[in-house]
Amino acid sequence: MVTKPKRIDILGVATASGASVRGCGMGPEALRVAGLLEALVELEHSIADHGDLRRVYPEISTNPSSWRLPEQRRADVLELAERTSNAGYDILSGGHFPIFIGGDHSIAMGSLSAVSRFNAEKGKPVHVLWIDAHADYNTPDTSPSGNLHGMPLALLCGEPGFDDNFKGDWLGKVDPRNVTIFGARSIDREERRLLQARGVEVIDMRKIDQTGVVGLMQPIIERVKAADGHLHVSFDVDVVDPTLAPGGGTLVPGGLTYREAHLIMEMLHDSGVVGSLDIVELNPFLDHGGKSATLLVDLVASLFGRSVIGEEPGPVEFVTRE
Ligand code: B3U
Ligand code: MN
Ligand code: MN
Repeated sequence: MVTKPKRIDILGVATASGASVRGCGMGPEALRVAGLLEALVELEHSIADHGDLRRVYPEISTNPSSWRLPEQRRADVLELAERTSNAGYDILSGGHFPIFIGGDHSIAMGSLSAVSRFNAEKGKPVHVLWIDAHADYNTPDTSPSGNLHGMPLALLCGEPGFDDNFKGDWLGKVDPRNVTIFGARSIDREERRLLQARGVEVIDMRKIDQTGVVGLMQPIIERVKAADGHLHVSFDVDVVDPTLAPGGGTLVPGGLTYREAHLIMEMLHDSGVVGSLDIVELNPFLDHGGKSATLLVDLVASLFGRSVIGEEPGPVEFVTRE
């Protein structure tokens, strides 16, 4: 299948405030150093890099058990979600494809807020493919850690338990029946109960072992096509096996192989239904010499059309840092 080159807008959200360990705030720059823009340009896409959203905080934590207090981290997450939502909405309104590069997975509050606002105006349903070792479907009541990167999907799906501090254009913006979690292998007990009650589709590693990526991805893609929907892909680096992608803060053994991860991206490319993308949780401080960053760039390239027998790349327009 030949798909037209796209105008792709990159938005970094440089934060680790949703995570338990620091470092993934450096993720956007590591992805650039690993050649994200160049890989997309080589595929004939034109690129605009909007740089990074970040929060400047003058106060230094004196809390020995946490790098920033939980309420400070929550304030960071919410402020960045609002800014991400507005910037993402502008990108989509310009007719461009946004790639949100994190940052921890809490940045999906802002990205999916933008995606759902934009598509609601068009009457287009939003489907979400959450490619992750975790389900990120905890609420403040069910979370064992209190870390917000374990909660964005629950918040977006309108789970109760988020108090007024969490108010914003993300609450309840995603229909849980349009969500598929792919690659899961670490789900908390109460979290699993919520997922089952809401009808969220969870494809765990066992299903992937037994059925294979192709048979599992096809119905997901078909469903989006049948609904004429917009598919948002939210890719957490920890879905890949830690031997291949060690640069994450909450690694779980038994993840996707190199070929499985690429095949998912290649199938998504061919489907033509993907309209927005998050790449999250890359922690360059924990990575081994850029191994995970490089893998992520290659996976993004597969999503945007890289193939061994592909056509020769042609001339490109290159737009940097607006
Ligand atoms: N479910 C656990 C662990 C976790 C979720 N997402 C990440 N880790 N990255 C939690 O803290 O909610
Ligand atoms: Mn995640
Ligand atoms: Mn994860």
